[in-house]
Amino acid sequence: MIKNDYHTFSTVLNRRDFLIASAGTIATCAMSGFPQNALAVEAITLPPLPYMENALEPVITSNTISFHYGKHHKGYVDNLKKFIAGTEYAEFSLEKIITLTAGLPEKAAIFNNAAQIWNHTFYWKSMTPKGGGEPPAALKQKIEAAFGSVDACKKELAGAAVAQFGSGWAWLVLEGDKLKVVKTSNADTPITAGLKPLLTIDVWEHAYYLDFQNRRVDYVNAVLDKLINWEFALQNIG
Ligand code: MN3
Repeated sequence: MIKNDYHTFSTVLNRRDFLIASAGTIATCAMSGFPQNALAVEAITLPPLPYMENALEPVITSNTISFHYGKHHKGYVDNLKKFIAGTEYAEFSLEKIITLTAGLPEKAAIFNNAAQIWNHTFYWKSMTPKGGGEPPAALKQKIEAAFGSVDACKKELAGAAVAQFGSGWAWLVLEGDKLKVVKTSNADTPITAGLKPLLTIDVWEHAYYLDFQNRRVDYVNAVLDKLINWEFALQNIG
């Protein structure tokens, strides 16, 4: 664990843009022997983007990423830290905060910000500059078993993304041993329903409006054709 964090930390140090990154903070805490709860609080930080802000161009511009990551994602982190300061949640991991507050109306502000942090971190990893194309063989086999073909799977994902009314997310998930497409509203995340997310597409307007305006369908299809990270999906199957 610590060895891994050191590795991530040194990678982060090589990227000045992302110097204040969660992995680095965790490694620092681990090295200096902070108590466990301080470690958990520090874990609620903005994780580094897995690529530069302009890496997804021309599909998603650096302008969109700078707002989406630098303002929206960061905003959820800042809000959650404010909301949990001095509460019992300050000692819990992000996943535990999400699980404990899901479905509780009086904890909606904590849940929404925590789930949005999780969803966005997962969304950035669901894309890669050289994405799209053919999934790796092991994943392709599972996709064909569940949907018939890769195209049919992409069509179902695009359909869910476009049909989501208002803000939300389209997901490729594993339910038991079977691949499935689901959509969630606002901050909702499949992890609270016992599903294992493999990929996601953010369909909040802030994800595409600067680049595609109202054409959500064009954004979704471009992500699926050019950016979707099948390797990440395969890793998530484990
Ligand atoms: Mn978003």
